[in-house]
Amino acid sequence: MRAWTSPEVPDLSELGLGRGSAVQVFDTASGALATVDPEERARLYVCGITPYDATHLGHAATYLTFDLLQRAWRDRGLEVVYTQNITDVDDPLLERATATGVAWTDLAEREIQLFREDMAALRILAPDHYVGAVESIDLAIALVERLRDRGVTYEVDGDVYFSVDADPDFGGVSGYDRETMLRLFAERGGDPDREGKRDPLDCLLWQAERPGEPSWDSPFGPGRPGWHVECASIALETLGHDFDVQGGGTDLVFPHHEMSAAEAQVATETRFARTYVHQAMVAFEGEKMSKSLGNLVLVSRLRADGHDPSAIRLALLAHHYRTPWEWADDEIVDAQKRLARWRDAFAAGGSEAAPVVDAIRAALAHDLDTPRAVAAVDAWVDAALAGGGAGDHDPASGRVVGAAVDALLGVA
Ligand code: 5CA
Ligand code: ZN
Repeated sequence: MRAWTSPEVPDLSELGLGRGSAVQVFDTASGALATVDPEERARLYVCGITPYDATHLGHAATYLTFDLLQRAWRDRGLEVVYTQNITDVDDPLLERATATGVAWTDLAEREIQLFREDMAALRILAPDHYVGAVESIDLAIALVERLRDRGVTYEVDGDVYFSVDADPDFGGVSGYDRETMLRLFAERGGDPDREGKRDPLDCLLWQAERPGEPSWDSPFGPGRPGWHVECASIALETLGHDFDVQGGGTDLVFPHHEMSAAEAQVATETRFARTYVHQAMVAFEGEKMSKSLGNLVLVSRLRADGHDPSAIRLALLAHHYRTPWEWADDEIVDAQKRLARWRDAFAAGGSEAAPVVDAIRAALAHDLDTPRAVAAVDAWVDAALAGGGAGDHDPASGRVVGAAVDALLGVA
C-alpha cells in the first residue's frame, strides 16, 4: 500500500550538536524500562488502523509516540525500518459498510486516504512498509500452514483455531492471569464461549466463508484470516523475528499482541519482538475514545476548524504516553498559545542552544518523557522572550533550538 510522504528531519549532528543517547522505553512484557539500542538498525512494528472511521486523537497519540521513538533513534544515528499494517478487512469494517450502504472496499479506501492526510499534516514519519491485510492474505495463509504443519491447529465447523498452549511463553506479553485474559478476550473480539474449542482462549487463525462476506481461497477452504495472524505474518515478512519494538495502544496488549506473539513464536521457535511498548488510552466524555462508541475528536475536524497541525501535535506532546488522559477543548487553545510563543522565540533567538537541546534529548531518551521535553523548551522560550539585558543572547540560537524541536519533537 502507498503510505504518505514523510517530513524532512533535520540531522542535528550536522549542526554540531552531536548525537542523542541510547533510548529507554517501558516494556510491557518485562514491566520495566528497557534500553532499545540495537547496533545499526532498529526494527519497529506498530499496529495500524481498521479503516472504517476517521483518525481520532487516540490514534494520533499512538502514532505520535512511535514517531518520537523513531526520531530519537535517528538522532542516535540508527537506521530505522518501520512497518505498519492496515486491517482493511475485519468485522467492524464490514458491519459499518453494510450499515451505511457503501462497498467495504470503498469505505476502507476513503478512510485510509483520510488517515494518510492526517498523518502527513501531523508530520508523522511514514512507515517503510505500509501493508494491508487484503494484499497480504497469502502471507497469512502461509503462517497458518506453518502452524498446521506443527500440529498446533484444529478445526471447529470449518474455522481453524490455534492452540495457545503450544507457546510455552503464552502470557508473557501481558502478564495477565487467566481470569483477566478470559474477560478481555470476550470484550475484545474473542470467542471464549464457543462450543468445540479445546481451550476457551484459543484464537481464530482462519475464518471460513460466511454468506455475503468477502473470502479468499486457501488450503483450509474459502474464508479470511483471523486478526492476530495478520499482524504476526506481516511483521515476520517485513522485519523478521526478534525485532526491536512491537507497538500500539494498551487496548492491544491482550489479546492482540499476546496472540500475535504466540502464533509467530510457535511458527518460528524464536522470540517475536524484544520489547512491547503501549500508548495509554486517550478518553473523551468519560470513556476511551473509540470508533465503536462514537465519542470522537477527529484530527480532520480540528484541522478543518483551522487549528495548526503543529498545535494538535503540541497538545498531544503535553501528555506522557503512559498516562491515560481525557481530551478537553482547552488543550488545543493552550497548545496554540504555546506554539505562537515558541515560534516567536525561535525567530528572536535566546540563550545558548546546547543545554536545551541536551535537555530535550535526555527527556526523550528517558521513556519518551514529552512533558519534560516541552517544559525544557518552555523554560528556554520564556527566558528568550523575557529578553532583558542578559549578556548571553544569541540571535542564531533560535534557529538551532527550532531545528532541534523540529528534529526531535516534530514541531515545525
Ligand atoms: N487494526 C487494529 C490493530 S492491528 C486496531 O486496533 N485498529 S484501530 O483503528 O482500532 O486502532 C489503531 C491504533 O490506535 C491501535 O494501535 C490502537 O491501539 C490505537 N488506539 C485506538 N484507540 C485509542 C485511544 N482511545 N487512545 C490511544 N490509542 C488508541
Ligand atoms: Zn495489529
